[in-house]
Amino acid sequence: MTNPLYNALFAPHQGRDAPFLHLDDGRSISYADFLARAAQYANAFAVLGLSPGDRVAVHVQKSAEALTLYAGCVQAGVVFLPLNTAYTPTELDYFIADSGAALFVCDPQEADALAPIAAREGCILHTLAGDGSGSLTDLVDRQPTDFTTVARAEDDLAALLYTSGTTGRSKGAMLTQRNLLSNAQALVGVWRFTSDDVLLHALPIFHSHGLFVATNVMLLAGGSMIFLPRFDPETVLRRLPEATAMMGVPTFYTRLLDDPRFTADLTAHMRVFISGSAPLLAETHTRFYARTGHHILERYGMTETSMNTSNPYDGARRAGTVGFPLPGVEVKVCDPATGAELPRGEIGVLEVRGPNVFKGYWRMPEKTREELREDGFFITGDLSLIDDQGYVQIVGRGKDLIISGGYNIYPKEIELFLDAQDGVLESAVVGVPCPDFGESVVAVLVPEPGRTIDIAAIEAAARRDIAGFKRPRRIEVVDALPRNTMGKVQKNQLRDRYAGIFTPTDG
Ligand code: MCA
Ligand code: AMP
Repeated sequence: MTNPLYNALFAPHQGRDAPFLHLDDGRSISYADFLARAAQYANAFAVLGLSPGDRVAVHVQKSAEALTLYAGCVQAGVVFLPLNTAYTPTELDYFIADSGAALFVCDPQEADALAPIAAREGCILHTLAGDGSGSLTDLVDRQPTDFTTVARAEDDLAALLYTSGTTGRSKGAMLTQRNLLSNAQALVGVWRFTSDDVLLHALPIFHSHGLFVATNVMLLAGGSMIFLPRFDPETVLRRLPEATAMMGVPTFYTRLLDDPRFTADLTAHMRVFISGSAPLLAETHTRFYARTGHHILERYGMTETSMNTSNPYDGARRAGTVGFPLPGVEVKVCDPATGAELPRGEIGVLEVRGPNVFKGYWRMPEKTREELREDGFFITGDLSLIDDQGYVQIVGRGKDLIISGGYNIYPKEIELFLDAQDGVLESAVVGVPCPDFGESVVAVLVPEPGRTIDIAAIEAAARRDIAGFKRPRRIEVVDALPRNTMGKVQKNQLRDRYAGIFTPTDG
């Protein structure tokens, strides 16, 4: 049956006894068992009445079952929609409504809070816990272990990944089978992954990095993964001797460097360390090389495009750059005002075209038109230059975006929340350098005339409504925000004012 993604990533492993996942408890799951379980999931989706193209929203802890659920979605031709485990019910409400999900799979602990939302949206609710128990797995257990793969075309949606937006409203990036497959193929090639590789996987699986860059690459290569529930330096140090490769956000690498047990001896056998999702400081690259003798391989991507560029496997991995376009991917640096391509060496907005570039934003044709040109180039919003040797450097952001520990936070979303709080006249949210997370969120509030702001009340409301990684780590109250003559808030001044407030002890 035609289903390019299933045929390339999963079908070749049918019946293979080789391990796919090495779990934290010492157990391994073979490819054969993984695929049999995926087929049970696909059968369960059919029993639930799901049709190809239906969205399956998933808000569950990282586990082998959760990854199998992804495989079952691909085989059943339904669209996988993973959601950050940190999202609160208030945030989830939007994703369920916007996506029109047919099935929502959540942790049993949150089922009561989410049931009214699912009922309102006419969406089936099932549960799956981190230990693999739940109403969904009860149903899955009763299904046969073979399933006739549903036909899908290259241009059909495989996944819907929400990415926050400058307006404060998240946008669903529609990723097709071709997008995901072409990127996995490019990455297996440039990073030389084979069935001998064992990837240390400590990333979350609700984002492109842990799900597609890591998992799809390993599936295509036929290697295995040490599949850890989260990044915990202790466990990573313990399991590293079994691995050949590791992928992570810069915070993973700075935290490992903070541990004296992370040495050249411990890493001597490793083939490659790959970094992305946020800028890797040149200083971290240098420190890592001095400690281990490995040059971290930095690459650059986005939810909308998967990976775009990578430093070379052979050849110089240059600190502070994200390397060259991947095979099949074109990049150009353009004038932000006119869109005209700029001469090499000049700074502008990076635009990207290729089979990796998404189909558009879910039910947002205007947003799609704003960011995806008719000729196929996607406007990344990242300020960059291409140097005289062709290396791409990301030098800043044309978009008001904070990246904290690899998670994106759009200030507008937090400002809208803060502005609605009692006693707040207005707010500005900025990202300030932080040794642990790269950047951390600072909120600057102006009180309504004659009012005092109750910071504890705001923090409590934030804990209820906003995912933890997005919450301001500092709240400052000022009389007025700095503005230019046009009345625009001067966020640069705020960033300068609060630079240095986060110290190495701020975790
Ligand atoms: C957790 N917390 C955070 C973050 N993570 N705060 C700010 N930024 C963060 N990234 C907060 C929690 O809300 C909690 O706060 C407290 O820290 C402890 O939570 P815990 O889960 O124990 O945190 P941690 O283990 O220290 O997590 C840090 C982490 C994690 C390991 C760096 O954030 C992580 O795994 N990041 C990876 C992100 C990622 O995969 N990004 C890929 C995006 P409180 O106590 O107040 O509740 S895909 C992408 O960007 C593109 C496609 C690309 O190029 O890859
Ligand atoms: P996301 O929306 O989570 O897909 O994040 C994509 C954004 O992360 C990009 O637009 C960049 O701003 C940033 N990003 C990803 N990788 C890198 C990198 N290696 N260096 C600098 N920024 C990066």
